[in-house]
Amino acid sequence: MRIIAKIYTLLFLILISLPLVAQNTVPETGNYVEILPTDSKDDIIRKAANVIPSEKQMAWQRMELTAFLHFGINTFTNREWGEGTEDPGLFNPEELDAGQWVKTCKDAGMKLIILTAKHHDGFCLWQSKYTKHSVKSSPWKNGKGDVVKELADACREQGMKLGIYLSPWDRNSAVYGTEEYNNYFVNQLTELLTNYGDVAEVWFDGANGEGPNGKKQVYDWQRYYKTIRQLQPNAVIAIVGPDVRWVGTESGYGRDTEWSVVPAMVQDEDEVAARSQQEGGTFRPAIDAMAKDLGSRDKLLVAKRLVWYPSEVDVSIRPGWFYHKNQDTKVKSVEKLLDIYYSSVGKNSLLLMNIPPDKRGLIYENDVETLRKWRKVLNETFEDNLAANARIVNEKVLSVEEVKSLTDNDYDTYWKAKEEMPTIEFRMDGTKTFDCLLLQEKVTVGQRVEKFKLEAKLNGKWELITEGTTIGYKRLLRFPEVTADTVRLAIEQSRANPALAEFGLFKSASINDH
Ligand code: FUL
Repeated sequence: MRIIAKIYTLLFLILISLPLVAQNTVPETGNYVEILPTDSKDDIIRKAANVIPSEKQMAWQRMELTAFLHFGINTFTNREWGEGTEDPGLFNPEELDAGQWVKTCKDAGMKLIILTAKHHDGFCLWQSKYTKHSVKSSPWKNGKGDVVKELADACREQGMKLGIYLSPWDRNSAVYGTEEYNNYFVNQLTELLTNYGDVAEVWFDGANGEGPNGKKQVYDWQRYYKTIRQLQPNAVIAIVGPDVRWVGTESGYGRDTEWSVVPAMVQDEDEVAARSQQEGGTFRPAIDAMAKDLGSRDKLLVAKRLVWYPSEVDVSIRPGWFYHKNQDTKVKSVEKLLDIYYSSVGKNSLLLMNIPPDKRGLIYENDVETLRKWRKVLNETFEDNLAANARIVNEKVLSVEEVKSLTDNDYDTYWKAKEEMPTIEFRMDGTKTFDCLLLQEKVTVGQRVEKFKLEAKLNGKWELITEGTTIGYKRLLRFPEVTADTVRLAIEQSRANPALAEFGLFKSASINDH
């Protein structure tokens, strides 16, 4: 009896102490973590290594390539920024074919299309109940057309995701600059997020100019975010938003060292509390998106909070965001677009490429042809991983099964190293010629690698082929052609034991054969 009583007492004590333990434990993983004043340097690095993407951030990252369609009244006035006074009568894309837009993007490997439902000029591409400054007042389809609907339908038919760009800056709305405008904006968001099926990304730019009455607007971001979370819980909110950050340039080139875990300034304690209570949260990390270094150890050590805030690279296939006839010959070359691919997707970012439809309502022939060739070169380059049948020299580091998971082109299977700085030696099934290295970290474990190098055994001696800092979701490095049968990858610095999903060696396809 006495023993049973003792066991009960012990169980009781364990039970009542559980909440205390839970309260004192800092969550090991999640898409943000608070840094406590008592945290040591090692604690902070460990916390950084365990911040992981939310589910929607992960799904977003895995798309890799997405398209932007800048289309609207500017397409007809040959401008980049309209003033809000344009005559809706000018909007008449007589051959508009959203199916052609989607097919062009799909053939190019893009997984989502973001349409400028409203740009700064305030002209709406859908049948909004809240303004006449829209397709309703245009001759296109006798005022009955709806571009958002046509795109949403075409996306659904062809298995493409839909994204919405809704400019908060509105140079047409008479109520801009007053609280009423926030209602107007939320009403428009509600229309767009209710009437067109699933929306996977909402894209807000930060422009905050003056409205028609000379007033500036105080945007009610929290209300906008709340509306989106309620209506489309799976959508990421990008740029001026909590889920996706702007890489900092519009050139198509990301950073060599690109951390998805970055320190965010603590702006407002209420926001923090609100976020902790809500899955996914609605607070927008305050960062300097254009800074050269966002997430190095130096930055982490002075941080108050670390967040998973991955980078998106937006760039236009042409000089302008909108279509201009005189830019038909200025479509970026296949070579340039390849360079952009390696410098965005290949640098731990997602590429958002703008392809503006023309006045007919079609993507222009030059753009279609360039994208087709670009995709063909990419497909041919990455179809054959030359390391696919490699054996591992040191099986203590990596088993036969684990090495397969690294070269199976399946992001879901991965290898978690038993040490912080492993070196893996691969012996390939024969001599191979390659000029590109692919590495992918399994970021649902954490982004950890800070420094790595690839060497090849040439004439019996190890020679450096290429080296880098961060890997993240995907890292691609190009180098002059190498012919070898044995290579080794050394992780030279890491924040914790790294988890790698993919390792690949490829030979670039030639651009000229396409
Ligand atoms: C910017 C806008 O001002 C440009 O017109 C364009 O839409 C770009 C993607 O975002 O902030």
